Amino acid sequence: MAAAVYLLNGPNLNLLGAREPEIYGATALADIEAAAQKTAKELGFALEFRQSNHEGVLVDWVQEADAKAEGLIINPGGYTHTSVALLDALSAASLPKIELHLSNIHAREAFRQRSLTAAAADGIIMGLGAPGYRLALKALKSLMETRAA
Ligand code: CA2
Repeated sequence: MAAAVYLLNGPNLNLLGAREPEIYGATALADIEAAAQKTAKELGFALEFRQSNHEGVLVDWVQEADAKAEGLIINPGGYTHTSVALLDALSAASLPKIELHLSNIHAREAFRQRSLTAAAADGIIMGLGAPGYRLALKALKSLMETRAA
């Protein structure tokens, strides 16, 4: 049976492709999801791909992922830099977790260079644009295999 995996996207990622392509690329989130679903199928994952602009909804989904899934990838968007609630939810979740960013947050404004949520991640992928989503799924597969061994 396919392993359930959640890929959560935080605030404003629904705007991808339409604005600021010089920072985040020209690929829309729907296209990123289509590519991610294709990769997930190849890897034997049943992928739950979601986006919300609301912190509490993301917290609920992290808890849901921990109850129902075998792995989690999250691009927390702007909440990366502010959300203790999301950090707490991720810390409480025992499943393998990867934090993902389109941009290299360390090469950006000072306020983006600190990730509150990263402390709860097993690994971080950043700065590789939309292809980073595919790489994150592959990395999650490897993480899940290592945990299972
Ligand atoms: O690089 C990333 O993936 C980020 O998580 C993206 C967030 C940003 O707040 C983080 O610092 C880094 C922003 C999400 C997308 O925001 C857009 C805003 C306007 C147009 C398109 C996207």
